[in-house]
Parts: sequence; C-alpha cells; structure tokens
Amino acid sequence: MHRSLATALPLLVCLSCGSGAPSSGRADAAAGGNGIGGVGGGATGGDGGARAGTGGSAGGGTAGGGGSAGSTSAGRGGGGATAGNGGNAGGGRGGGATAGSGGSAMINSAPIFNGSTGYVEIPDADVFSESTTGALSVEAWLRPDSLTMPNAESSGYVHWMGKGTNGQHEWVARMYQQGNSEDRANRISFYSFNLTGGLGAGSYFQDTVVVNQWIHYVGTFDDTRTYIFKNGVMRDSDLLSDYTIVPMNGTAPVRIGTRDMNSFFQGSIARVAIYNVRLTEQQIAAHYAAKVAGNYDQVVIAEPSLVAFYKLDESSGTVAIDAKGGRNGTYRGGVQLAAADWAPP
Ligand SMILES: [Ca+2]
Ligand SMILES: [Ca+2]
Repeated sequence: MHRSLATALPLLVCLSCGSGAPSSGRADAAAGGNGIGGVGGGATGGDGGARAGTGGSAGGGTAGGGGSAGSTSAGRGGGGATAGNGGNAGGGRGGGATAGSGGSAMINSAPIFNGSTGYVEIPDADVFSESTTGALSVEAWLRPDSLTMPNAESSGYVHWMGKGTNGQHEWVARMYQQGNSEDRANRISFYSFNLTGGLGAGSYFQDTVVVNQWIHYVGTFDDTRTYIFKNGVMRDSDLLSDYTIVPMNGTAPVRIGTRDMNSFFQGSIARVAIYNVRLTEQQIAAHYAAKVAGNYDQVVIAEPSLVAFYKLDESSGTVAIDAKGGRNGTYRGGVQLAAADWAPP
C-alpha cells in the first residue's frame, strides 16, 4: 500500500480504505496525512527497496555529454549570449554561444530550486492530460541537493513536479525525505489520481539517493497502469483499477519544483519532456543512452509523440521555453538559472 492525502476530508476516507488494499502504489493527492506504507505486491519491475543505489560519487569531472565542457563551471564565463524566441539570454553565463529557439546558451545548464519558494508554472493545456489521448509520459532529470528538504509535507515528502490542485488532481512526481514517518526515505514515485484526489495509483523505486547526483526519471500511464523508470530501466508498474482511477482533464497548471505549494524541491531539475503516448522501455533506454552519448536533445525532439519540452537551460529572464509546443512556462519564486550543470549520473 502506498497512500497519502489530499485534504483533511479525504484523509478519513483514505485511512479506512487503506488496510485492505492488496497492492502497492497508492497515494493520496492531497497534502494531508500519508498512510502507512509497505512494499506491496503487484509490482512488475522490482519493487521495494532491495536494490542498491547506483552508488558512486557524483563528484566533479563527470563530463556533460552534450558538448559543453564537463567540469562544473566551464562555459560560464563569457556572457554575451544571444537568445532566441523568448529566451532573453542577457549576458552573464552564456559563454558566447548563440541560442536557437531554446533561448539559452549553455548546453548543459540547469536551474537550482531553493526548496522553499522556487518553481516553474505552465498553464493548463489539453496536451498535459492523459485523457486527451489515453496515455501520457513525463520525463525529467532531477538532482536532489538534500535528503531532508526544508519544505516537505504530510509524512515527509516533497512534490517536485505535477499537475494537481484541490479538486483538479491528475498526476504527480514525489520524493520522500529522510526521517519521513512511513520509513520511505529515498523513495521516488509517480502517481495518477482522480480529479478529486484521495487515493491515487502509483509506482516507485526506493534506492539510495546520492545528493548532487542526477537521476533520469520517467513516469508514464495509460488508462490501465502506471509505470516508473529510473536511468532507462523500468522499475515498477501498478494497476489504476486497484484504486478505481479514471484519469480526467482538469484545470490545474503543470508545475516543476512543486505541485501546489505544499512542498518544494531543493536541487536541480532539467529537461522536462511530456509525450502523449506511453513511452516504451526501448525508447526510454534510448533517451538515457543519448544523454551519455551527448545527443539527448536531438533524440527527444525527434520523438513524434513529444508535446512539450522544457530544457530549463535559460540563463536569464523568467520564461521557461517550451522547445516543442510553444507553451512556455514562467520561473517564479527565485529560481537560480543556469546554476547547475546537467551531467549524466
Ligand atoms: Ca508498485
Ligand atoms: Ca485541462
């Protein structure tokens, strides 16, 4: 079981319904209290915390595959970047590159979210809802800078990306923090909800998380199941029917760095991509390999099912460019642009 809450009211409902649930993957949409967990069955892909983390040190010197230099600060000196469409590169960190429609200059730059106020907001659109086509995939790279982020909610987790507000819940990405009351430290998960919130269906992996190390994440679902992938490998899948989830098209914005201001992510998030299909394991493995090989952006842009692509590599301004669909987002709350280097794990 895997539950959490959305509001005080559903909390009561959820607490009672949790005990009989057979499988893992449930979570409440609301900010309310989280239920008791457990590793639950039903996993297709290696549930539970058994697997070791990727370990290793995130330490310097990992070369960014995408062409800009590997060491952390290379490329930031120049300034004078020219932004494309909406980008507003302004000087500073550009390194002299000329940006295209992505509006940024540093190929591997990524923003740092401060864990308390910073996020990106993208207005609601049909392409962000599973029900538009019957499938949706959400892909991102995340680099947690803490295992005890200061603004957690409920049992001790943060929502680091999602589309959900009160009564308008659709999907969310979550990371549990050290010391959470459900013994789920390091769990990273993805959930699908009914608009009303309450219990959602979801999938997760729970490995050692290394601070400052990048993780490739894909959460995907259709009308039948949720799936989660880490670093190109499927780790878990769960049935929507276990929790009677029927995905719908709500009105909430998509947010990166938070879902609905009840918790905030501390660290960096890069390359958020949304697709109107359920990406296959082969596609996701190919994306991960492309990052290592240095042609990630090209591979993502070439996917016919891509509907939005936020590289989050802007170096100034408040516009988070959508390099695919033109549905630009807005940086809010003091996001530090181009403050991190997006590097493969
Ligand atoms: Ca599961
Ligand atoms: Ca909508």
